[in-house]
Amino acid sequence: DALIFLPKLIFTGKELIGENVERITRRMGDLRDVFEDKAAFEVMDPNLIAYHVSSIFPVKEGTPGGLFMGITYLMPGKVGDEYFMTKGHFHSNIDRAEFYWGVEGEGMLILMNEARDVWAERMYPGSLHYIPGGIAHRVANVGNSILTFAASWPSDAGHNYGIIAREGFARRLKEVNGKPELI
Ligand code: M6P
Ligand code: ZN
Repeated sequence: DALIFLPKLIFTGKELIGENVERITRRMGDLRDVFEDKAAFEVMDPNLIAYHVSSIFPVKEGTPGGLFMGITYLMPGKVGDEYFMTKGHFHSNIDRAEFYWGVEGEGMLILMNEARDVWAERMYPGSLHYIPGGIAHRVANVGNSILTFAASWPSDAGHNYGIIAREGFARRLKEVNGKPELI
């Protein structure tokens, strides 16, 4: 059933078939720490869906040497002048890398190293992004339609959301005169 949320991909091979597909939904209420404009946030419906992530886990979380893969569907929208975006994270094993690639829609991949330098890469259908170890990553939907992107990361990477939840990114991506700008 969960496989229907991974369109355009056909899973073959015994490792990819079974109970190892998971779909999570993040709603506005789950993104309290993410947006700067608290007044704009408070008037939004906490049940509004911000994004879904469908992931496939051919091995158990934490297994060294394996790979996971996921597709994120990020809705268009803004909270104040900030675009809808993912929570963002460092990896628990901080040196683990990840690939992101754009499937449909328009986005910005926001990156931050441990020294808190922030930069961004434009995401579009077919764009490929290598996220080295030690770099926090978050995606914003800067278009008017769903942004779909895929990701692949090591099965022993893990997610560390704590630092980003507490301290955020050192710069914010905002819409300024109709265009995304890191501020
Ligand atoms: C990508 C991967 C996943 C991640 C998802 C959403 O698909 O990096 O591991 O869970 O994006 O990002 P976040 O967990 O930061 O909300
Ligand atoms: Zn990651």
